[in-house]
Amino acid sequence: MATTLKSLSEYSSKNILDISAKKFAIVVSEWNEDVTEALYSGAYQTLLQHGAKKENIIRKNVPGSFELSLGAQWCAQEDTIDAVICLGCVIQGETRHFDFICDAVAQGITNVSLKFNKPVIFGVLTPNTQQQALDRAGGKHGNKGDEAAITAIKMLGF
Ligand code: DLZ
Repeated sequence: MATTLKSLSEYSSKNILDISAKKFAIVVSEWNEDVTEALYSGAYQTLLQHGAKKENIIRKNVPGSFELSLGAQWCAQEDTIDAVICLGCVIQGETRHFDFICDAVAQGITNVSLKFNKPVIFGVLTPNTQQQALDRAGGKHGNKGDEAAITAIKMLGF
């Protein structure tokens, strides 16, 4: 079915789940940190704008996107955490490293979500260039960190 949905950044806070008592973990990859810090800022601010409390948002860093899955698992296994948001940026290089990391983190995050039966959001950019990444981390294509946070909220309201 065709859809006009291109972005979740404009999601309205009206008529959505009350998340004031929900607890979020945001797992942030340190690789390409200029991009991932912008993604984090977007996700964090979006959660606050939609009613989350500062004390209910915890942040954990991991060295690279490959480690997001395990970081997410350590967070998701905590009963008090309602949703986990994973943020990373893997930039296409000249070797197949890109493919291995992207495949592993996509599968790993999916596995954690299904294993712990809670939203674990894939907020990982996979651009060809750093400029494409910056365009999606607060640039001309919005902020995919915002969208990852919105996705978590929507899934909690499923
Ligand atoms: C090694 C590596 C490379 C080449 N590129 C990226 C990248 O673009 N983005 C990213 O998040 N991480 C990268 N890494 C690091 C891996 O994710 C991982 O941290 C290492 O392979 C160690 O497991």
